[in-house]
Amino acid sequence: MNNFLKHVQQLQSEPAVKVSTSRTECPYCSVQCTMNLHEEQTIRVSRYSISPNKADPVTEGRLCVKGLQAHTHAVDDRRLRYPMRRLLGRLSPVSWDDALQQIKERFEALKETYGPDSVGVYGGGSLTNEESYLLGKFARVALQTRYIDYNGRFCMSAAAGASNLTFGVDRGLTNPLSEVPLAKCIILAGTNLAECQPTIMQYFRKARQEGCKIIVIDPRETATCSIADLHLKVRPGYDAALVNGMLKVLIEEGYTDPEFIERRTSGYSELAEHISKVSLTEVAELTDIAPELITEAARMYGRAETGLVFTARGVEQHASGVANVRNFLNMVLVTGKIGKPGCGYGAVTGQANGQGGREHGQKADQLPGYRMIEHPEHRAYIASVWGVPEEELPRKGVSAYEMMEAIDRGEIKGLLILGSNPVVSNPNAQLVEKALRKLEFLVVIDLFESETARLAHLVLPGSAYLEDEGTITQLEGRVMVRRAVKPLPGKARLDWRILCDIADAMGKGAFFRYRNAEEIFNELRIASKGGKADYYGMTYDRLERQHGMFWPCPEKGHPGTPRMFGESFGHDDGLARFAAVEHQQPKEGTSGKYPYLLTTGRVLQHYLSGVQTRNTPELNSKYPEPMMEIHPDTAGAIGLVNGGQAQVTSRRGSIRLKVKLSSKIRQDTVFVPFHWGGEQCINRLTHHALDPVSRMPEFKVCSVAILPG
Ligand SMILES: Nc1nc2c(c(=O)[nH]1)N[C@H]1C(S)=C(S)[C@@H](COP(=O)(O)OP(=O)(O)OC[C@H]3O[C@@H](n4cnc5c(=O)[nH]c(N)nc54)[C@H](O)[C@@H]3O)O[C@H]1N2
Ligand SMILES: Nc1nc2c(c(=O)[nH]1)N[C@H]1C(S)=C(S)[C@@H](COP(=O)(O)OP(=O)(O)OC[C@H]3O[C@@H](n4cnc5c(=O)[nH]c(N)nc54)[C@H](O)[C@@H]3O)O[C@H]1N2
Ligand code: SF4
Ligand SMILES: [Mo]
Repeated sequence: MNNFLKHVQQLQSEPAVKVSTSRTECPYCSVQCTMNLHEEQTIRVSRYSISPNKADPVTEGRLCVKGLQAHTHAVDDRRLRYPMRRLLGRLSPVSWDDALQQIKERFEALKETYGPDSVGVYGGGSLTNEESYLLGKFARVALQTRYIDYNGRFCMSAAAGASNLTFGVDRGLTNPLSEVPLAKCIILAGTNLAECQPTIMQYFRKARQEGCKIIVIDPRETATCSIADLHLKVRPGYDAALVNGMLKVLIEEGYTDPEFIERRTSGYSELAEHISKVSLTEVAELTDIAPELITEAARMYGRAETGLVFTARGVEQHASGVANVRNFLNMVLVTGKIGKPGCGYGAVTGQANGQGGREHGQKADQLPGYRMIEHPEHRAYIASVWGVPEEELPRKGVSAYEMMEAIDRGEIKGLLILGSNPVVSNPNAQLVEKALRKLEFLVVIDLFESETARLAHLVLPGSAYLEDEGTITQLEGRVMVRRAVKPLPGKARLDWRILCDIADAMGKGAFFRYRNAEEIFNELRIASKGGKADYYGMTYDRLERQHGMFWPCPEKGHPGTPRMFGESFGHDDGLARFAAVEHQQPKEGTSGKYPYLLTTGRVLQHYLSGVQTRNTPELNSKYPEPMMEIHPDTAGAIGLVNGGQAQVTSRRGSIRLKVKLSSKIRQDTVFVPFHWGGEQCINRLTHHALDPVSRMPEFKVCSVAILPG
């Protein structure tokens, strides 16, 4: 060991013979901080490091711990380097020709025996716009299956559903971040910016310095509460009830904007009628927040001249996620706080390309540019762009978790997964693992042998962000070009190239001839033209010259649209629509047997299913295993101690977790991060109840029993 360490030290101290620096973007969250990657080559090894890009107009050079280590997993020796096929239970290397031939044979055999819908596709929000677009086209044109969906179903679907229903279009932030300091009141509901989008905290701090009041709504006192003037420690699952209480105060105390309501909205009288029946005392009981605090929060927002409301997964990942968000949008609309500087709404997008990834056709019911697959004119337009008869385009499929159920029922028999780790990230993960094991042919394209790749019949080595060129649409709706700065390792291929190669093997290559990502983008521009997410006026050249552009951008000379809804909303009549929201109970209440509420989410050091960050020693060492946050009084009553073990059980599964005492969490609630698989996977316990509109699962609340373990 000593010799080994000496050897490493020697390599590290060898003088560099060549030093190069290139500009890249973080592969993790939706802020898309840009950074410099430095490579020092010595005679024997390459050393990498990252430094901030001070010229980044959005982040001004700020990077979080994940960004500072973003290159580590991408240059790791454990990256997949060649295709691997499962033979006698073990994965062994094969050539690309063999791998592609195998896919052709197996998928074609399934399609022939069981029909084209027996093969499905599952994508992700870290793919570029070009790859998201291509994956949708690949499913519909190369495989001709209706079954395609992606992990954004678990992420942005509830906010998207609400924005579509209320505003008629879904763009995460209606205003650019530069307008945050113009707001005089900001509501942060179910969003933990300090750990999940740390580099934009500065905008909120600046707002506060300018006199803005900040309200945080979260069952935990998170790091984000450091900027809060008021923290509402809501009971998980009761946001819609809370907002009904706030709406009551806003309406009854006259904080509404009647002129805006009259001119720009419809459905107000139904909302007012509904709110007149709401009892603040009842709301206080449901939410466990005192009526005085509810009133104070409503007045803070109502009185402020300008205001922004942000929601994230805390509000959205519920079986009532769409209704929850719609109620927050009701607040925005009754006060007329939208479409002006410092006035608007933001669904804080999660993944690097969580925004673009939901616009161009990875979703079960969607075609590029936010077109709908069941809409006759939309079908006809996209069929013409793709050069296929409209009748040959499949119809809509089902959502991500419902695909897992269809696999379990034996309806889907083959699956291709690109950029997701569903056995860790789906709710009710044990069913998902059981289902995936039933597949006759599972192909996974990944960077590592993820928990899901371990179940695959064929694993293909895809591309990491440093190798892959393409555009990403970050949380503001700003489309940015990311250039490739490193060659692929071993025999790995670009993700989009792999899709084209499979299409080619299956005899559909004529529809997938691209020399580079820019050519795919140019097709996407045409496919999105006239759609709600219109990229037609953007080119790589324009995007690079001005640190990205905001969609919609319908014409070549169009400047893009940093702020939405100044004049009209996205519905045909131009009006925004109110919705009377009845509070719904979480699907699983507490009971004698399961007396505590479990909520799940993130910690600073890890990212999603953890495959990248668990493979980054500098991050993993800081947070090596999942911990259950629990209030000391609750822990005391159960007999748990800090650092000890607990057995946590829901109606679906049971796992052992390390205990972390925290007086910052509600006494009836425990919090567990979801970045681990196998025996440490909290999704073995979470509830698969789905929202009726968005099909978002209820990740944020289920009931559990806890015992010393
Ligand atoms: N470090 C890190 N950053 C990330 C990610 C990551 O994995 N790690 N993932 C990225 C992605 S894809 C996403 S989607 C975003 C997610 O970003 P966030 O949505 O901010 O993150 P979460 O931790 O899932 O949930 C936010 C908060 O919701 C609270 N919460 C739980 N239940 C409720 C409830 O019923 N009501 C309310 N009001 N709050 C509730 C939790 O206590 C938590 O603090 O982060 C992105 N950034
Ligand atoms: N309990 C609970 N569960 C949740 C959530 C929660 O809050 N609570 N949040 C949900 C949310 S918001 C999300 S977004 C999902 C995400 O969950 P997943 O979809 O599982 O997301 P990732 O961990 O990003 O999975 C990405 C996989 O693709 C690989 N990968 C990353 N980048 C690339 C690439 O460019 N190319 C290729 N080929 N592979 C790549 C990684 O190595 C990894 O194996 O989890 C959801 N699940
Ligand atoms: S804030 Fe997000 S994009 Fe920026 S460095 Fe951190 S993880 Fe990366
Ligand atoms: Mo997400």
